[in-house]
Amino acid sequence: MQIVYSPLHARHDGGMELHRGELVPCFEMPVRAEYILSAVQAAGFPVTAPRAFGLEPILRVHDTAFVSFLQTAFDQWIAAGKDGFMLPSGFAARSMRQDIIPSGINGKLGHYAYDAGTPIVAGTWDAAYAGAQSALTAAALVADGAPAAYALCRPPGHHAGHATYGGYCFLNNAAIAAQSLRDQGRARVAVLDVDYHHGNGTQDIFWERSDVLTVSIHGTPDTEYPFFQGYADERGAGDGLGFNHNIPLPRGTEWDTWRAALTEAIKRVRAFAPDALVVSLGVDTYEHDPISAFKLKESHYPLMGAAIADLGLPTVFVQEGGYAVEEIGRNVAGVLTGFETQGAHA
Ligand code: OKP
Ligand code: ZN
Repeated sequence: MQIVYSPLHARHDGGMELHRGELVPCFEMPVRAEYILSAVQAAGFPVTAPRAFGLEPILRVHDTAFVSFLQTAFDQWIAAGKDGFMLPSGFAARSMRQDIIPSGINGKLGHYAYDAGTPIVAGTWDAAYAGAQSALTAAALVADGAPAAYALCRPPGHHAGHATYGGYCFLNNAAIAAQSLRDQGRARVAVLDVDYHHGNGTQDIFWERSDVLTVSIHGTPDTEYPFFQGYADERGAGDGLGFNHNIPLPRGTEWDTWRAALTEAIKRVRAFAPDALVVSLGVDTYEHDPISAFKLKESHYPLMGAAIADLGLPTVFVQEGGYAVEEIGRNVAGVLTGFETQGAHA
């Protein structure tokens, strides 16, 4: 399968994030993508640059004012005499006004953001936009008949909602890819999110839709980020009722339990009978991930890829999390290799 990669990801280098009450260097750093790129190249996967699809397919899943905010927020920060990285310090929480978007930059940040761990810098838009184009390119390759493609997106995307950002995510690359498959005639698309964290942005975007199934396996929000979403009773609404499935698991979950959850998730995907699959591929389920608490080992990632290949669906992989930087490349390459090996025998 082709690897879609743009070096523009490196323009997003967030600096510091507020993590458990302390300002610490960002876990989501540019070198992550470089480790992944070397590992997939070493594994023999061909690398290609993203094609240009423009803004329109991004606006199919994101709010227009939200997208202009992402494009212009840093200029407004500079105009306010600031520099470096932007973090919000006040939020539109329960009982406060959601219907007003403040004109001042600090209020704007607090309106669109839902955490203080997702800095915006001068190059954030360029990187997020390039990642979205990579996801769109991978979706186009699959729509044109490739059995699978992988978008090496950075920053990640699955926490970005229709008009919200957080969890290191700005544009929801997986949702953008899923929508573009819909727009290229695939009637039913499933999104399977195997990142350690709940894919709350993807859930938000497709919440009321029955044409895109969303299934996420993740650390329970009772103790894990994003804390306020990701429970099993969140099943969608309106037309989308029954088309969202969450499988929360406790801290310390090991492979056998995780694999059983994957079996359950795959059963849900099969029952939906989709025409294509998008995988939100986070490898922060790894035992040595610094911000996560599952116990998957390196040897489990090829098994994960093989299990996903068993679905026999045209598949777009989109990179999400994974913060044990030296190991993420191996683990990502493990999933893709396991997928191709299994696919070859299917
Ligand atoms: C992104 B992905 C809150 C920040 C807490 C956020 C973790 C985001 C993970 N101050 N950390 O799903 O890998
Ligand atoms: Zn994650």
